[in-house]
Amino acid sequence: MASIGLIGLGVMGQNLARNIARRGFQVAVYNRTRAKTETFARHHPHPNIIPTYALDDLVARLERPRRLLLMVKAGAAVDAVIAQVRPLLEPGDILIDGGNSHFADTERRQRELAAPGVHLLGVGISGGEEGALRGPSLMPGGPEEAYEAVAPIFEAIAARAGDGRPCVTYLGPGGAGHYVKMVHNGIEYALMQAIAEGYDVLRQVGGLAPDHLAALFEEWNRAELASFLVEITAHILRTRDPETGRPLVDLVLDRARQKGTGKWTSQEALDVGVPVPAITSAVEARFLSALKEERVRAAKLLPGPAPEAKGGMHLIEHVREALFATMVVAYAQGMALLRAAASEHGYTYRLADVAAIWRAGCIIRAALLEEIRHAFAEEPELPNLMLAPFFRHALAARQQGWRTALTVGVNHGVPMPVTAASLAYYDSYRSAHLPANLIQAQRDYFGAHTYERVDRPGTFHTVWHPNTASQA
Ligand code: NBP
Repeated sequence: MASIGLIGLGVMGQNLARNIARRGFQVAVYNRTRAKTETFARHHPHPNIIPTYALDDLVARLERPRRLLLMVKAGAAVDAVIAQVRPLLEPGDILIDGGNSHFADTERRQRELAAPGVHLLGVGISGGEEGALRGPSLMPGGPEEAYEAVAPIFEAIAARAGDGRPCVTYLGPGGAGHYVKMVHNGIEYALMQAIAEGYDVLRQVGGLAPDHLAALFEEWNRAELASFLVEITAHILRTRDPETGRPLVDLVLDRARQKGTGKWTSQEALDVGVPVPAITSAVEARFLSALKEERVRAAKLLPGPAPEAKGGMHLIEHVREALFATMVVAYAQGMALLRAAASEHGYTYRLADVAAIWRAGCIIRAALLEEIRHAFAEEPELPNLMLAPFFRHALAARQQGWRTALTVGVNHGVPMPVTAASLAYYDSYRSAHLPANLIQAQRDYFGAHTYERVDRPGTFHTVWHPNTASQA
């Protein structure tokens, strides 16, 4: 009998099945399109992989309680597969949705499966193809007893952090797992855009060629910026197009696509009322990049300073500091959203554990995450990561470079939206006084929305101008 079943042999499903099999668990696999299962079984024969060609056969081969991992496209496909397998399952059986489902969909499906007594775990899986095969970061949420039943398999297949701990932990009920994965992806958007902005200003103003930039990112990856995304950026910048010999990055069309998890993070942050401007700016930067034809036209019509390559070691240092600070802010905003979501949605994860399971396997893995884990372990109620001693000092030490890099971008007309949004967040957060007094006065002026005063308690309304009593 198989320990687990797997439906959906896309890239992720195939690699996870191989990972599970290599760790000594029997896995029965099924895919809607039969040919894909046949090809998979032919290319990756393994005594622990059992190909099946009918859902009832797949289910019949599973140990009880049945554990069934769905690795199908998020959205309607998940509902379709659940509808097909539900009649074949018994109370206590466990469905595991390992795709990028929206957490609210996961919670709806959990309610729908409550009557037949089938558990649904929503599990965020990060690490792409390679991670799925060698060890992803797993973010599971849902009924805890169901998690206990899958924990041995998950702990065996997950990536291991430097301290040997598997990058998986139970994150809480409902859609907690998919929520954490959503925020992970939001942070991922911000980090990617921050790196792209550093690359851009160094290229356009610093005059650095891709080979030089590759060497720089390699060097940065050996110190405080060490992270998967910085590492792959160095590889990308080194890669040449075999046909033309040119840096391949120069031949890639500058139109970034997205699958929606970054946008969900921003939408959810707006709903919960948590500022995540680094993440939202990154989502919007992709929207702006998609306006390629408009941009090409506007480039001829809207003037601005033409970036001129000046070179200089100072700029490199400033950009390095700006990138580090922006990355810290991206994590800080993601963590602040996770903190608010815990009370909003009843999730039970500890932020230190979330940081711990992101240390390896996932796309946002970075040396910084050990410091983030440490910060929340030391002070679980820390309201914002930027306040932790390590990060407070780190930001203070780099803020001049951060400001200078951004100023260079502004002065040369190189857009750096995530760097700018992150610095504005830092400056807003550290401001004991913001101009919200004027906002309140404006609201009271046109809408009689009232205001509070700094010198005495109570609620006040003023007729600010004799001709304009309330125009609400
Ligand atoms: P895809 O997201 O491309 O999904 C392909 C699989 O879904 C195939 O097995 C396909 O079967 C199946 N499927 C579809 Br589409 N509609 C179906 C339906 N109505 N009934 C049954 N099966 C259906 O694959 P993926 O890239 O491996 O991703 C799987 C999940 O993991 C997604 O939610 C994705 O967002 C998430 N994820 C992906 C990555 C990554 O790097 N790719 C990373 C992290 C998470 P077929 O062969 O018959 O068409």
